[in-house]
Amino acid sequence: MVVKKLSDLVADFLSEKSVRHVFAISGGASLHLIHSVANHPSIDYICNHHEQASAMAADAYSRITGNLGVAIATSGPGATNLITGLCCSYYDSVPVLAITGQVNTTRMVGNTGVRQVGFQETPIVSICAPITKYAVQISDPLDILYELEKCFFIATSGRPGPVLVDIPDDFQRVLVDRSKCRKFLPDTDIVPTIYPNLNDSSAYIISQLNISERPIIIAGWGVHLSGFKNQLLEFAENFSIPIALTWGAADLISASHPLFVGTFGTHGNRHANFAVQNADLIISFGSRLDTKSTGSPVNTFARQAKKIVVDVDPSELSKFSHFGLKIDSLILQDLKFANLKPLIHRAKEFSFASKLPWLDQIKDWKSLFTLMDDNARKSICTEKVNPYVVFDLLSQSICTETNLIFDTGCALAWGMQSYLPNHLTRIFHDFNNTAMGWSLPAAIASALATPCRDTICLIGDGSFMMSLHELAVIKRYKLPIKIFLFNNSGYGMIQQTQDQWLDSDYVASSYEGGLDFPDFRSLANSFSLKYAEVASNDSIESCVSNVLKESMPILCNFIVSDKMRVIPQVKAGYPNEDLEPLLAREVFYDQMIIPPFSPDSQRPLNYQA
Ligand SMILES: Cc1ncc(C[n+]2csc(CCOP(=O)(O)OP(=O)(O)O)c2C)c(N)n1
Repeated sequence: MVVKKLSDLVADFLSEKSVRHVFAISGGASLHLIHSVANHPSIDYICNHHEQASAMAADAYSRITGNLGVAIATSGPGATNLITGLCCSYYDSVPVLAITGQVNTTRMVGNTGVRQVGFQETPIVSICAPITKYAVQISDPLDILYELEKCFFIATSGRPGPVLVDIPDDFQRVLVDRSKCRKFLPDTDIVPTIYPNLNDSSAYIISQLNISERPIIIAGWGVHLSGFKNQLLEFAENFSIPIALTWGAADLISASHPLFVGTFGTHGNRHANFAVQNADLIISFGSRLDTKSTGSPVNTFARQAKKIVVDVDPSELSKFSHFGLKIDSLILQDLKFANLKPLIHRAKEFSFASKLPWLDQIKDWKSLFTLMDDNARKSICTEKVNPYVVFDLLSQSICTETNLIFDTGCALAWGMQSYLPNHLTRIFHDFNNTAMGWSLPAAIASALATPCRDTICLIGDGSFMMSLHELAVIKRYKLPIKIFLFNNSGYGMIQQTQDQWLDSDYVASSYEGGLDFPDFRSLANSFSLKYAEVASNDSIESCVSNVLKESMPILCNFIVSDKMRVIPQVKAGYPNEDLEPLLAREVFYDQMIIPPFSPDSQRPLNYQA
């Protein structure tokens, strides 16, 4: 008979699943859990300063390691503080286990109709049900291993995602006989979905590739999640299909690869948007094709292309008809189990001559539009630091294995448009929730999970303010994180929207509009961070090179003009090929292959064609 305290069984379980770091904040209802983790020889616990940061760090830890990320919080405010981070994991399909402490079972609301009985009691399971794949409260101590195994299975199988287990305080300290615990058997407890094999559609895909002159592969985060990258590349290379990337897959292939198109979408590159919009065949793997990818109205997206979408989630596939986007072939497939080999073998039957002008066309767009947009960027950024230059220099300078951890705002868009990935870099962001402040706890997770890789956190001043407290964790463990702060004294991304729709009135997005910021040099000093400041383009190069060599945590403050914007960018309501600054109409018409978006009735207000 093996009798153990229940919270010790939880720690054992995490260790058996190879979890090495747990992100936690203590509280009356989580103490036994945290002590068990602390006493476990193979797990380290990291004390964050906000449960949101614990959830975000767990989220990033999972993205980076491919294993389960774990956060522990106490009941009530501790548990509810996890929510934003759990949303990041839910929308991006990241396996995370949130463990919350709950009040004693004798002090629960039950069906009394009152709001609260136990101190800090809150119904975290029902609150989190819509943003987790599974959320459960332990109602019998003998269920603990069953529920943990079930959580793990659900979090990591099919379309992955976060799960939550809520453990009452009195159960945490109960002694449990492991041999009496209920066992979880996935085969009988969960009926697996049977996915049709991608191969069933191979004849159709081949027939479409045969007649296509302008095919594009769209690759999304699901390709990373399912380890499908190598097969996808082999497929693309054998059929010479260029690859456009969503932000979730921005680092999938090196920029030097001949089939690399780069990132597309409302904040993507102009040449990539021209390529996607003018394609005659789109094969999308592991992307849910959200509105950032399709633009709006959604029926303007690649409107003359045959569209084949391969995704693991039936709901994602069936959503398109609700939004008016016609997809020609919907393929339900978990890419983890996909086999493209039979399709790839058929490349021999193929004639590629007809595809070559298409690859050249994309190259031509790239040189033409990059030059135009670079000039537009320079003309708006006449003082201080041009952030696009920072990303150019980073592209040239990174020569060690590096995780780039992006926050939201312009820094993300600037980086996604202009950072040129190489085989050494991985890019991480909470792409679909894109919560301000995610990148700092995520960078902490990166430095802990992959100490042999460099970690660079790229963050705007507004987002930095939302996670500043986590600098204490960096200080405590001397994590050698390089923080690139893009300091434009406000919310540039919001100001750009205000330029487009609200007469450039920077309410709640500028100093005049109510924001204020600290002196970042003093801030760095108070957290024992090294500090560097760059106020002009001339000093970017030497600073980037010095900061990259740094082995201690460092904050590098890039002073960016508050006039700097994301260039180019699609204004809501315009089709994705027509990005601001709008091209001169004669150039635009000349470059478009398919007819420009025409139905007057669907043309957005003020749209000047
Ligand atoms: C938690 C949260 N609140 C609000 C937003 C909306 N939002 C998106 S970007 C942004 C401004 C970010 O400011 P900063 O980090 O300084 O970047 P900048 O836009 O100036 O480049 C805001 C408020 C958000 N994404 N997340």
